[in-house]
Amino acid sequence: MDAIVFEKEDGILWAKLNRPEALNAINEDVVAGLEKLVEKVREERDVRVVIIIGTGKAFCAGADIKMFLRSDTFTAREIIERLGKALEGFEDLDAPIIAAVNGFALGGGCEMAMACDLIIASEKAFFGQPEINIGIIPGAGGTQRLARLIGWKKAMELCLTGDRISAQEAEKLGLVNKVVKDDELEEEVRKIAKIIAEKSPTAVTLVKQAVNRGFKMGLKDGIAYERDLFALSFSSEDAREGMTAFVEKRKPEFRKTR
Ligand code: DAK
Repeated sequence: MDAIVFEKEDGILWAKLNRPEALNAINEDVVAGLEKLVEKVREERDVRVVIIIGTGKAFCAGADIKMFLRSDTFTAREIIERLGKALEGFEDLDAPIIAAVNGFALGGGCEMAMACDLIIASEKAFFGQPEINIGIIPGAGGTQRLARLIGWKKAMELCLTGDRISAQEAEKLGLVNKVVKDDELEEEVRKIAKIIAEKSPTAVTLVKQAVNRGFKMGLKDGIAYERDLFALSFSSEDAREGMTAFVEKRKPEFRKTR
């Protein structure tokens, strides 16, 4: 069985982490699956939105600690560097990625969720950076993205104590977009993905770029960047169609592929 199973459904690509016996911990096969995901989205232009979800009781319990113990330093480093690159690749993809967090999202699992564009969580999910409990520190954004998302001190607390927070607390802190009932997670995420998939693919990509890249700039540069991307969106066929459809009081027919 593949460590990540892909299913395409009307422009939505579901990527299911499929190592439930190890709480979907990230081993070399999962890393290869994440690399395949990035490659697939780059190549398959009909993929409009990606959803990553775990099978079983976890989204992902982080890097595979048993693999760490078995590997020599160089092998572990190579695998973990590939993981870091794959997660960074999420941000540069044209299509948005939604993390559907069905359970534990710990360590590299929490980092994977944070590398996605939206996080929708089951009421049963937990988030945390427990690396400190095994004598290491986060290595794929746990100290960086987390601090930007939930604030400096709270991120410091979670990384120093290794404590887990509930989905509800994660939502209050701004780590999670929405918490939903456990048995409604897939349906709720599908609904959000469909809403996005109906928009202009050009506009969706430009929003993703403006928010993600602009977030790393100062406000003045970010606004200048946004203005440039606005001009690009304005010159697209979809912009013509969207504005014409508004005036003609009909539903716009945007391009179906990116
Ligand atoms: N690795 C390997 N196996 C794991 C695992 C993990 N992270 N988490 C769980 N498992 C396995 C357990 O060993 C167990 O398998 P058996 O021993 O029964 O064969 C099975 O999954 C079920 O787990 P439990 O029996 O422990 O289940 P519980 O419900 O009792 O507890 C738990 C669930 C999630 C609280 C617990 O399993 C747990 O604490 N897991 C470890 C979580 C953790 O410490 N995660 C952080 C790992 S370090 C980097 C990128 C990324 C990283 C570093 C660098 N760079 C780009 C530089 C990431 C590092 C990490 O994530």
